[in-house]
Amino acid sequence: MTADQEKKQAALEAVKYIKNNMVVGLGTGSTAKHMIEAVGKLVADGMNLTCVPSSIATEKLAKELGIKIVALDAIDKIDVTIDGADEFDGKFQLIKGGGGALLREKILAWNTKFNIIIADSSKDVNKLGAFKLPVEVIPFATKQILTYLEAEGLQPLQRMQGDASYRTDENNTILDIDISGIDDLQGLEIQLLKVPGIVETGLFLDTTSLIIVGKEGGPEVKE
Ligand code: ABF
Repeated sequence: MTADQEKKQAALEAVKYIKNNMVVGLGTGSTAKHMIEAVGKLVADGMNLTCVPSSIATEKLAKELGIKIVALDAIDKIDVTIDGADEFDGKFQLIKGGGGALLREKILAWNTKFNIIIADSSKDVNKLGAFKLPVEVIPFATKQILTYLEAEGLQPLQRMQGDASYRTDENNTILDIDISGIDDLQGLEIQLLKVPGIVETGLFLDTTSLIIVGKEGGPEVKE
């Protein structure tokens, strides 16, 4: 199976958790795209859904598919959010944000009763960190934060003009940092979020309810 086939398989399994009249959070990325297309079919077949997008790109795709979109502040709680990830480990800790949508994705996840992550098998890792951790930063503070992160040995790289998600939907910058040598991810999260100007990190440490991985022979559902 190709990675894209695994992504689609996981997405189709995940949408089985969507029931009529639910409020659904829509993730961002190529895996989430398969899910959104499947949600479009549910809506076309008559399911009543209210959906909250995690990015401008997702909002655009959803609207093209006839999916009813509302802003997060128009609802009380999201029933199910389905989203992708860049890496996940055995403790359901994730790295997200490769696509630059980590802030709104993390806000959706926080405001969701049941978070489902969908992924191809390459995202399943023993230890997070082969994928650099995205950190969203206010442009005003970027240079000082780069200096701080370099001093901490995190080898920050700023996404530059021309890079995907050079600017986030909130018009912030993203620094990608090397956390491969770090075991205490909770401690890292606390350390980073204390830095004025760091808005959010792509560490999702305790928000995930279910992970569905596309695999040869059928999707693996991790609970
Ligand atoms: C998104 O899914 C991001 O958080 C993450 O970077 C991305 C994974 O990308 P893809 O599904 O295209 O592999 O939610």
